[in-house]
Amino acid sequence: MAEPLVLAEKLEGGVGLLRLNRPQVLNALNTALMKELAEKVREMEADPEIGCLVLMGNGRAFAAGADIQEMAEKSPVDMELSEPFSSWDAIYRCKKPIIAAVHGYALGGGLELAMMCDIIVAAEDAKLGQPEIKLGVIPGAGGTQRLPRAVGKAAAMEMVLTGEPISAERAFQLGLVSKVVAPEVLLEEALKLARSIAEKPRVAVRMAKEAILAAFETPLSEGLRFERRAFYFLFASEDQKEGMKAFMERRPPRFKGR
Ligand code: DAK
Repeated sequence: MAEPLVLAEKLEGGVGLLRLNRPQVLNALNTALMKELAEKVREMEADPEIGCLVLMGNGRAFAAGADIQEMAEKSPVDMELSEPFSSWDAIYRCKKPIIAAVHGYALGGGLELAMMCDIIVAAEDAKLGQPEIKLGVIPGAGGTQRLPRAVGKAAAMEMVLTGEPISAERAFQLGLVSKVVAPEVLLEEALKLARSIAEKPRVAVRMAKEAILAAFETPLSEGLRFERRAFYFLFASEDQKEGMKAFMERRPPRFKGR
């Protein structure tokens, strides 16, 4: 039987681990891999035991981009009709937080995939970039939209117009990644972060993610209104009652995710 293109594991502490698994081509993201990734993300999203997902690469990269071989001869009509990229939507639509643990190359669609996740933790050896310009195209999965929102216009322009990657340290200075760690502890650190999120009250985590993402889609006044409604809504959850009661009784809360 062929190796799965995405390895999925359910770990202790409510964490789902997904590993891109085409190491021989630096995890180039072909249609089959992205379809499998989307299916596994949806399964984990529906699994009540999982509170947070971690996505990482296998071998010497996170992902060196969409599969150039597969894409090179496509026509615009081929792409419009077969929608080879439609699976990508499942990643940013996932309602549970996803942490991208990035090592080695995260280029083109690889960086765009990481940016669709909610937090990026990078290994010191990570190289993050949008090299599409060198292929005669531009980023197509959010590189011209999510990248400037994360790092600002000047740095995004430089990265997209030159195609040159940046180091993990530079990505940290720019706010693209939240933490830089030694490559040998990347998984451990990402899992630690994921467990810390997974143990939090699930409904509040969901609302917090939705509210932060709304900040990128709405004017401030609308975002603030959304946040306030979400805040009020959480008073309907059992976990809000438990969280505040536990604080007053000076004991750890026992959250149920409801
Ligand atoms: N696609 C296919 N194969 C790739 C690949 C890629 N993106 N990147 C690497 N590989 C393959 C290489 O061809 C090689 O295979 P063999 O020759 O051994 O069979 C193997 O991986 C190892 O790569 P190298 O031999 O090149 O390794 P090096 O260490 O010398 O170089 C590198 C590593 C990452 C610098 C180099 O491989 C490289 O420049 N790779 C291409 C990076 C790139 O240009 N990425 C952007 C691709 S365009 C969209 C969604 C997504 C996208 C667009 C639209 N929509 C939702 C509409 C995304 C587009 C892209 O990502």
